[in-house]
Amino acid sequence: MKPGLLLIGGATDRMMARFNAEFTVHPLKDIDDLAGFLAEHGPEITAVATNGHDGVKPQIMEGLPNLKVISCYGVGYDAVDTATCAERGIIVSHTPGVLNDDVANTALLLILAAARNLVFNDQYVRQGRWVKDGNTPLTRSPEGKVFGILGLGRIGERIAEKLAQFNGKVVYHSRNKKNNVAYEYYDDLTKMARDCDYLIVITPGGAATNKLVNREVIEALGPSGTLINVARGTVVDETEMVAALQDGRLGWAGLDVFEDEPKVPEALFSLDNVTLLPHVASATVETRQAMGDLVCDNLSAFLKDGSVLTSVPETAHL
Ligand code: NAP
Ligand code: 8YV
Repeated sequence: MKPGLLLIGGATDRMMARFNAEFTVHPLKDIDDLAGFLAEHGPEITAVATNGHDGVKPQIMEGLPNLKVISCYGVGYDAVDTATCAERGIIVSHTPGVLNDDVANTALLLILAAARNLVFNDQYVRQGRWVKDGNTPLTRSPEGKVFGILGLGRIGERIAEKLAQFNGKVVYHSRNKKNNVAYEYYDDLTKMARDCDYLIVITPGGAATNKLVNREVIEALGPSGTLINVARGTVVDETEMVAALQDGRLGWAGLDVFEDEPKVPEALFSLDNVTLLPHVASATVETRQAMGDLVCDNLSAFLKDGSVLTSVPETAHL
């Protein structure tokens, strides 16, 4: 008999084919009575496939007494309680590395969109205003500017490399200084924000980074600054950011992520100085295929010898 897999969230046909080959798959979306399902089938489930947004809710964790592995479709795993997993001996895997380029490209896309007022200009043409009202105001060049990266990890480093095309200066803040890079390090985020034209947020989410970009940091970035967030909505104090964008204490923002997705503060909809994306930084056919393959490879490896290819650090010892 094949082991049981609970599928939380979506999966591509390619992933489903591999899940079905090795597991008896129970998609959460098809389960009407979760408590009843967990009581009847919970003990049969040894694996969960989920994503960075849905994670695994406490009710589900508690209802799966024989859970051994959680394979996460995404590099961020803040929605999975890894402390409980480590205690229970459950290995958690994620998809590091394979999405670096597309997430970094999205950061550059948002930088350019903010600098050149892309959305405003596009709407201006579509609404027939070019003919009626003439040329639009000048925009700003990203060339030669100072780019501060908050979180110089796998993706942050890739963003830094790609930013070289703008012939500016890259600086960074994280908890630890890196010895293998030449970029200037700031141990103080507010100081870095003060010195930057662009602040690019690419840390993990979770308690340790909650509202790291607070009012003080936002005001240090200031009216000529641009905030780019491709990390998690929770890393930025959203209420403070919206207020600062409204009254001009913060110049511009390019946002892929929000505190309460898919809900986005409506106040942002009417602002010309923001560019909004629906959490799509890794959402290309190519990268999502690579992520999906790694989700399946991790589960296959686990079935083979009880290990995974890319464990999160918190369960790497298991
Ligand atoms: P990573 O390699 O682990 O890098 C994370 C970086 O953040 C490290 O440099 C780390 O350095 C820094 N950091 C962690 N906690 C910090 C704190 N409290 N204060 C300051 N810096 C901190 O992770 P990654 O692969 O680059 O991914 C980063 C995150 O991007 C993911 O966790 C996910 O949330 C997000 N992401 C979003 C999308 C999207 O679709 N928008 C796609 C992929 C990833 P120190 O440990 O030295 O502090
Ligand atoms: C995914 C992400 O969109 O990898 C991450 O951390 O945020 C994105 O790549 C997310 O995991 C949902 O699948």
